[in-house]
Amino acid sequence: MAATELVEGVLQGDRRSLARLISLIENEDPSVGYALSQLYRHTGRAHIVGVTGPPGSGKSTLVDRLTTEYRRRNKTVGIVCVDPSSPFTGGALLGDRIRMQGHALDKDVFVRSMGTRGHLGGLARATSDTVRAMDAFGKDIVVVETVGAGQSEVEVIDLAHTILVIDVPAAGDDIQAIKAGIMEIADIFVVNKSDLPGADKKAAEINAMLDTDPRERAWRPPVMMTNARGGEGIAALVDKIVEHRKYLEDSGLLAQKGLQRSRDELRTIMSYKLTRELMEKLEGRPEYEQALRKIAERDDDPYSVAERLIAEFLVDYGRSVKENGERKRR
Ligand SMILES: Nc1nc2c(ncn2[C@@H]2O[C@H](COP(=O)(O)OP(=O)(O)OP(=O)(O)O)[C@@H](O)[C@H]2O)c(=O)[nH]1
Ligand SMILES: [Mg+2]
Repeated sequence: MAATELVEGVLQGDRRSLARLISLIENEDPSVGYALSQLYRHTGRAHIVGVTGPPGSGKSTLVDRLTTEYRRRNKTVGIVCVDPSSPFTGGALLGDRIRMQGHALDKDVFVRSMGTRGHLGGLARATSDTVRAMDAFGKDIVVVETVGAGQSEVEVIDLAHTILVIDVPAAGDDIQAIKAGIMEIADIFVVNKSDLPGADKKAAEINAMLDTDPRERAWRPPVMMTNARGGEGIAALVDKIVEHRKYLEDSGLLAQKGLQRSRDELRTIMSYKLTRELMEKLEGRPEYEQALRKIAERDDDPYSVAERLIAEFLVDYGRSVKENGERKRR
């Protein structure tokens, strides 16, 4: 089934349509682009919450608890678990599935796991499209969980309005420390496993680090303590997430971020489309192969050739877009 046929279902809150659309997104099905353009106007309502931190810090357990608390507050929840190191996708991350089982029968919770299919840029794209699909579907909150080990995860979580960075007490734990680049993106710090010794010390360390931050800022990331396994500190954390959202709205930052995101996204889409369509048109064509040979033989130079090919392409492209538009209107 093509993605376009799923749009109505997604907008009407049909879970199967949403699940199928996400599979098509993961498979980079060509029909996805048009479906997403149809859904776009119905997005922008969800509060997107990113959860990142070292492996085993309790992210999934925490997300599960957050979900319970949001449901108690009558909010619907979408969850995307992203694991850049896993080749599995489509809900195949067994651990996450088991941990989220408490919500398996709740039709107002939708869980999806995603792993890498090839390049990481593709994962960031697929995650962002999946979040968007859940937003259009009508989820109030969309949580994106990803292991926080490097730059790649920052890219994946970039779309969140509110980012939680999870840390754990160091004592007796072989969990790796969170990296500097990850600390900087935190809107809220969470010291999870507060039932273990050293939690207060860890919170004090994070606060001390925040004290040395020279940036003037209206929102100083608070440091919250949770025991996700025992379900402690969860309501206070949700209160903070709500408070951060309100801060973003009141300060105008939400609108500002939205504009920046539109700018980045449009640029990405345009350069992707232009490059792909240009190359599709050129590759394998005799004139193109001949131009390549001429460049190699120093009979022509790549600068002039690029300029010529782009100019020709743009004229053709303009014509075909216009014709397509006319066809659609008929
Ligand atoms: N003592 C204690 N253990 C916890 C707490 N939260 C989670 N755990 C345990 O920590 C382990 C890892 O929890 P997960 O929720 O899978 O951690 P994660 O960060 O999602 O792990 P990955 O997705 O593999 O990176 C599990 O055995 C949990 O039961 C907590 O607050 N206290
Ligand atoms: Mg997990």
